[in-house]
Formats: sequence, C-alpha cells, structure tokens
Amino acid sequence: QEYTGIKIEVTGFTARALGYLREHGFDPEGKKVYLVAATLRPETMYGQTCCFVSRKIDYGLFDMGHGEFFICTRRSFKNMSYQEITPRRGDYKEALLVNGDLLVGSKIHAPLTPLKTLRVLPMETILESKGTGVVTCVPSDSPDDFVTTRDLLNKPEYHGIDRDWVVEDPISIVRTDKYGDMCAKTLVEKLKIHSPKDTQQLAEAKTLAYKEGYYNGVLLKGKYQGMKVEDAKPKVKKDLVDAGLAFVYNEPEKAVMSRSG
Ligand code: ZZB
Repeated sequence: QEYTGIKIEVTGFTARALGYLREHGFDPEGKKVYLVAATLRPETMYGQTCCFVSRKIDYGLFDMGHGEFFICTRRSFKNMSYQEITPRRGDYKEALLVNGDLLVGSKIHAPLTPLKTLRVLPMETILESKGTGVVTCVPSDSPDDFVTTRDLLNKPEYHGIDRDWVVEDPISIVRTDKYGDMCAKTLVEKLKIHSPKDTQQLAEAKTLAYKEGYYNGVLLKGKYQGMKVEDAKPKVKKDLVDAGLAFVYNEPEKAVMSRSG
C-alpha cells in the first residue's frame, strides 16, 4: 500500500502538552513539529478540517534532523526508516512518547486547506496497525471523518473537547454525478449510518466513495480545478512532495495483512 505522508505542523501545543514535553526535556520552541497523516487521497487535502489522533495510541516524537520532528506511531516510523525518509536507516528510537490525549486541542497548520488554523481532535476508530496512526480529516469525502465529526459536534463533553474546535461544515472539493459535492454526507445518509461504530456500513460507504470519487470525480478546488480526480491526484501529490509538504510512504505487505486479521 502506498500512502502519502502529509506534514501537518503543530503551531500551538495545548498548555498540558507543553508542560509534559518540557518536563520530559523537549522544548518545541524554535523547532518544527509535524503530525504525519497517512492518506490515500492527497487530492482531497483542500478539504481538511482537522487532524485526528487516538487516545489509545502512544505516539513517538522522532528527530528528523535540522530541528524537525515527526509525530507518528513507532511502527510507521520504523517503516519510514527503511525507506530513505528518516536521517538514519533502521534508527527508529523516539525522543519521547506522547499519548494522543495530550495532543487533542493543539493548533495545527495543514497544507492546501483554506482554513488557516485547525485543531487536533480525537477519533476512537483509528487503528494503530495502519498508516501512521494520524488521520487527516476530510469530512466531505471520507464517510468515517464525516460521522466522527458529527459525533464530536453532538457530544463535545463526552469526547472531552471544546465544541468550537470542530469545523461544522465540510468543504466541497470533489463532484460526482452520483453523489453530488459531498459524497461522504450523501453516502452516510443513504446507508443510514448513525455512529462511528457502524464499522461495516462505514467500510461499504468508503469503498463506494473511493470508487466514485476516483473514476467519476471532478476536482472543485485548487490548481487542478475542473480536472478529473484520476488525473489530478498524481499532480497534487507531486506538488506536495516537491514543496516538501509531503512524502511517499509504503506500508509493507505484512502490516496490510495484519489489519484484516
Ligand atoms: C484523507 C482522506 C480523504 C482519506 C478521503 C480517505 C478519503 P484504507 O483504505 O483502509 O487503507 N486512515 C489512515 N490511517 C488510518 C488508521 N490508522 N486508522 C483508520 N483510518 C486511517 O484507509 C486509508 C484511509 O483511511 C486514509 O486516507 C485515511 O483517510 C484513513 F476523502 O486520508 B484518508 C473514501 C475515503 N476517502
């Protein structure tokens, strides 16, 4: 599986996170710290509304050299370390472990989205065994993201977040004849998906959204506006990589298999 690793800069840690980091000898002042989200849909980065982490995951903070740090699962950083992405081949010792809970509420800056400042929010269904354990939220085109966002808006206290951190409206970025400008919303309603825990229906919605978006979608935003998704996807990806905002990251076969049991 080939993912695009999107570098989402942390522009403001919460006071709680700052306290923890400093207490453990890491001062983010003057450094660039990135949450690395693994995506299969780089062309949808125009529609990011937040970045998801899991409270069940202890992420590593990894030194990338030149004052840059990555936050992602150790498993994914280990893979990266054998793909010429990190400073030293086979070196995947984190500087520090940071639980996802500490990151929730932090301010971030993500590439291509028109929203200047986004927040880190919790997603319970993130798998530690896939990608980087960090998921960028595109509620217009990802049914999982749409449903999780709706759940956060409905029960902010339960989720231990400030409702203001959640962007209410998805950004339309891809149009298909079948599902309109917000395929995730359309599919979630059509399949009557109520909760992020409706995993089976969500998997079905995701498959339909991938297919329709890829083969029949037209991009509505950015430099390649009006182009078919199929054609725009590699171009957006290349632009992001060339600008140093993303990198290509491969997930070995073994890890892909372990996620289906
Ligand atoms: C942005 C995005 C926009 C995504 C979209 C999808 C869609 P897959 O197909 O099962 O390999 N993801 C990445 N890592 C994880 C994880 N550890 N746990 C849960 N979800 C994860 O899934 C890859 C996609 O699932 C990734 O691409 C990411 O969300 C999420 F419009 O990034 B995506 C129809 C889907 N649309």
